[in-house]
Parts: sequence; structure tokens; C-alpha cells
Amino acid sequence: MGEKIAQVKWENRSMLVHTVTVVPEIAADQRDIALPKGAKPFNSGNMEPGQAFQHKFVVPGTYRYFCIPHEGAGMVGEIIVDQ
Ligand SMILES: [Cu+2]
Repeated sequence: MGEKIAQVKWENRSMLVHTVTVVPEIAADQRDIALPKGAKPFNSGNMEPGQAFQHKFVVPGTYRYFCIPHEGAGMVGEIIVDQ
């Protein structure tokens, strides 16, 4: 009963501004992005040092995300949400 909820929290513990971005239109490289069919794009916006961002994943599948200012430096990540 009750559905499983997959929630992830990112914390910016560095001294730089970062983002958690899953928006295909603004990815410099399409290999840095993945969004399961039916899932909505999301974007943390600028996370200042010390700030956090949370996202609830509703649609199962593979999500690949990038940091807007640092995508070119390889700051990307992947989350797999089980069914
Ligand atoms: Cu970054």
C-alpha cells in the first residue's frame, strides 16, 4: 500500500555556485541529459554555497543531470529511480 517516494536532496558544500539541471533544451551536450518518458524537466536554479535543493522523483527511470556553469568541466550526474 502507499506508493514509494523517491526524494533526493543535493547540498552545495563547495564555494562555487552550482545547479542541478534536467532541461534538455539547455544542455550543451545531449549525452549529459536523460529524462524518462513522461517525466517533467526540472532545474534547481543557482545554488549558492550552503544552499540545498530537493526533488521528488515520480516517474521511474534514468535521469541524467548537469550543472549549468560546469557542464563543460564534466559536472554531471545520474539517478536511477526503480519502479
Ligand atoms: Cu557546478
